[in-house]
Amino acid sequence: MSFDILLPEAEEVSTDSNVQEESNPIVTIKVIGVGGGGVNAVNSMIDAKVSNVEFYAINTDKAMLSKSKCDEKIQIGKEGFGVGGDPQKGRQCANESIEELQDMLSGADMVFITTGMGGGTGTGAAPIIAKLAQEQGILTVGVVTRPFTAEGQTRIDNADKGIKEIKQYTDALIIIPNDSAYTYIDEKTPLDTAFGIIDQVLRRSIESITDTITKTGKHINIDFSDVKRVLRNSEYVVIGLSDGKDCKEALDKALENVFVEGPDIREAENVLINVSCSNNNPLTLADRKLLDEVVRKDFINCKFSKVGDIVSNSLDTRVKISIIASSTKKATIQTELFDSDDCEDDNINKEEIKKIKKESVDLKEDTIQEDIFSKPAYEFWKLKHLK
Ligand SMILES: Nc1nc2c(ncn2[C@@H]2O[C@H](COP(=O)(O)OP(=O)(O)OP(=O)(O)O)[C@@H](O)[C@H]2O)c(=O)[nH]1
Ligand SMILES: [Mg+2]
Repeated sequence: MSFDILLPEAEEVSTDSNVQEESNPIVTIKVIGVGGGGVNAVNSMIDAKVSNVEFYAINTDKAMLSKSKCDEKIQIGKEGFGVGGDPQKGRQCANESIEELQDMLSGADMVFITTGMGGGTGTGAAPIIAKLAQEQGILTVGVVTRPFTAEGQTRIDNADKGIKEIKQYTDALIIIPNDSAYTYIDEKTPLDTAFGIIDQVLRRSIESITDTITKTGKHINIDFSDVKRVLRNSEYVVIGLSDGKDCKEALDKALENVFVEGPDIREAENVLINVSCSNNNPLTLADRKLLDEVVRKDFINCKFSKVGDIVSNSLDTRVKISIIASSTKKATIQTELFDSDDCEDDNINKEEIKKIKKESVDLKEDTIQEDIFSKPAYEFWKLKHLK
């Protein structure tokens, strides 16, 4: 089953052998799926032929692990069954397999730890794996999901705790709320389909970063040190992905097409924009000017930015853009986003928007707020898509 989300899957077209796409696999990147959801997400990345990375599957559940498409599988804990939704048991199983996990991480420059938060194995074990990675000095990125609201409060609460825990041990944490799938589906959709959509969001979030590192730029190259600079010790990371018929359309859509939790992407201090296009539709000087202007004018807090471009002949005439944006500071909240007068969509409950707007202002004023993992973009989106 395939979905057209975020970006249409690029169609393969015949490529001119003189204009090869270049890749730079010098950096060792490991993508580690933890627990049932994490391992499924990695399976879908293997199916989609995500390149220049090594995949690892980790689970307490031996039967589930045997079905994984990953070459490298690690069963944590001795029993070989799942841990029945108990994060404490998941943690314990990871602790029983510390040496194997350390060996698995060894030699990586960067790791992505991906898991569905809310169950037992991923919620308990992923923070421990992140801690081990940081101890080895590896750039550590968590890519995790929050459960569907429909999965119930226990899973939501477990996920909250797991997210707080893993955040301590990651340089960057990307959080995808499963409810964001409601953009494409309704509640009558089979669960497999819903999770398939989330697997794609996970894959594309990771791929946007790995492609940026491993594919060599045509004119300006964004390399591992740039990505490290943006992700290292970040308070939050937001990723915008899109494609379009030209650079402007792709950029406009990427600025709005944010499926991860966090503030408005334009609030970020660090911005990497990667433009992919084919030699049939190359980047122009006007495109570069546009990109530079958007960074200068729209990203009002910007301290570091880089715009790179890579050749991707499979795109033919389309232009694809990924924006990786981060801040080392907790988010302030862009209340304009909630300006109900600007809101053209009648389905949005304007009273609710006003309420969130007020809460956002209260949050902004509350300087001692401990956990301001603010979700204005997501909350706004939720009103729009969840009835
Ligand atoms: N993206 C994605 N998420 C999933 C999938 N299956 C489950 N999830 C999510 O992941 C959360 C955790 O579920 P599991 O991954 O099954 O749990 P686990 O980490 O294996 O933990 P235990 O089974 O309790 O040992 C769920 O609450 C779902 O939100 C999947 O196939 N893909
Ligand atoms: Mg499981």
